[in-house]
Amino acid sequence: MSSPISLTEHILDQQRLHPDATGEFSTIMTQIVLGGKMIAQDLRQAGLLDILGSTGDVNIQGEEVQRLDQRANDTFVQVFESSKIVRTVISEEMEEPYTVIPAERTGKYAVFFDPLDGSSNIDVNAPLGAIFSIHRLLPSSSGKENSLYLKPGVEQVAGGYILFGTSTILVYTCGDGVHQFTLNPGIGEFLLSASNITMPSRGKIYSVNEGNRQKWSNEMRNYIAHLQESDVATGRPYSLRYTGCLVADVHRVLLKGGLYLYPGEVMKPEGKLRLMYEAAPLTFVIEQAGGIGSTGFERIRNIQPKAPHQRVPLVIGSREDVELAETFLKPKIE
Ligand code: AFP
Repeated sequence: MSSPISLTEHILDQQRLHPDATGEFSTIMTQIVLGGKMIAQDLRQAGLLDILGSTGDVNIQGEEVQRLDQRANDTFVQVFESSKIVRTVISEEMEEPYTVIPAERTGKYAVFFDPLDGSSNIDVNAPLGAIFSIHRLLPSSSGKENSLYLKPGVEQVAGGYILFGTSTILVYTCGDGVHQFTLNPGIGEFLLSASNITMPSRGKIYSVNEGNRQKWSNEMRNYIAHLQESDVATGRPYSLRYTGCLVADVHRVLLKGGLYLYPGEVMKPEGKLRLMYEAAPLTFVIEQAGGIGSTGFERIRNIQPKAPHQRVPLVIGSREDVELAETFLKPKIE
């Protein structure tokens, strides 16, 4: 039996492949891992500690902030603060980017994160996630202006997520394959549980909040109706699975194939999900595994963001499934 590889070893092995690496990137990854372990520990005891329920505040997204959302956000900010390697952190939970390192000092990276994805699952012991994405800054940039770190997904240095489910797993890519690590709570280490994951080119499951059907375009309704039709030759009808936690649904898609959709609505064409905290990092992972991330009209990785909290429709999953969805959703040229 081969000896287990810890995430720390894996990160250092990756660093050795880049002789010019300074170790800053590896340190950031290690900080994300530490934050993930601390949040996993909180979640394991959530029902026993006084940390459930709402803070009474509403975040920049207009959503009620849960105490665990706040705690997860503070945890990530604190780990980045402690070693002062990341220059700027930009969180779904914070209105403004947070400058960790003052402008006159160095710091090559910005980190985007969604500290706790799937907040409506907190009180019911259902899966939760955290999503991160690392971007390189220009050496001379102050790290304050949006234009310095608002880059298209194709320029991400790393992207990944932590899934707090029946076990805690971390999945990430640096553009060199997708690797999965499972937290061994006994030794407090994430250990490699799958490397170079490739996803099925087509699946049998779709994931969408179908309660929103009345708000969708006809094209979207037609596509979902197509998945629900019976056709043995194409493996339909597809099964529906939806957890309310994007990370959990996308992780299933990564392993089993199929697709996740959060489309735009007629009255809200931009949809719900955030480009920088959710769509772009998850697309990086899925595309490295052979899938596609799309809005239904254009590929997520090519979108030039205009604001940190920008929303986009999201259709993400197996290549053939997303390509078919695009043929339904793309506006027809008359
Ligand atoms: P919250 O973290 O605010 O609960 O949002 C979760 C999420 O961004 C994503 O994880 C889910 O797939 C999606 O929103 C659920 O949204 P609906 O409740 O509208 O289906």
